[in-house]
Amino acid sequence: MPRILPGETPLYALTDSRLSLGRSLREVATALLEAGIKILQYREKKAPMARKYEECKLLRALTRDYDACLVVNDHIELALACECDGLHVGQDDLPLPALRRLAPGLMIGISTHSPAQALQARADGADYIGVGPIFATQTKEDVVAPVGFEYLDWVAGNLDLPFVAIGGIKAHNIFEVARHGANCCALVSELVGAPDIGAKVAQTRAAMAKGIAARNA
Ligand code: TZP
Ligand code: MG
Repeated sequence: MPRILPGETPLYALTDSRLSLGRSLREVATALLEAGIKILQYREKKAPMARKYEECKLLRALTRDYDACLVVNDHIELALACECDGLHVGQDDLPLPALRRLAPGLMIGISTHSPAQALQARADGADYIGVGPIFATQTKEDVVAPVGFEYLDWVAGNLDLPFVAIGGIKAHNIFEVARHGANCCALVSELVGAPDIGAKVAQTRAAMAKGIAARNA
């Protein structure tokens, strides 16, 4: 099973059926994987656990076919039951050392919003961190205020840990996010909500590459 970290691939896609223009999870995930997405996170906040289990199994089969990494949001039991590669948690979930004891083989990422949280995640042995929300977003309920580029700049300059920038990232602003140090960006609405997912992934990937090149120039 591939364990692909943010930074080893530039784009990280998350599912959200409410934003998928009525298309099935299979259709949306297949389009993302066909377009070359290598980290896919299953994130369906409102679904009952039985539906999450069936959907996660479906994504496990699809991601295997495409040699892509499958991460589950929030639920360690779902990640284990569906033989996923990773788990992504927030600041209010079980602490990392406890998760690690329960699932030593999982890649574990945690959302962070400040240098203190990033340093704690590193000390706790996170495999990667989420950095955001960079911009305002409607996709996540109870989301904290945007951290802007200041926190991103700090992570890029001070932390030796893979990270993924998230929150309000779109094809039109991903250049700046990359220029500020992100080697991987996570997107929800911009990708699953695109009428042509393949074209949107290609456009986003190209803008990301330009931002990285501009940073390194
Ligand atoms: N965590 C921080 S912001 C966010 C999550 C899951 C949602 C990002 O969604 P979008 O549509 O890419 O702004
Ligand atoms: Mg969570």
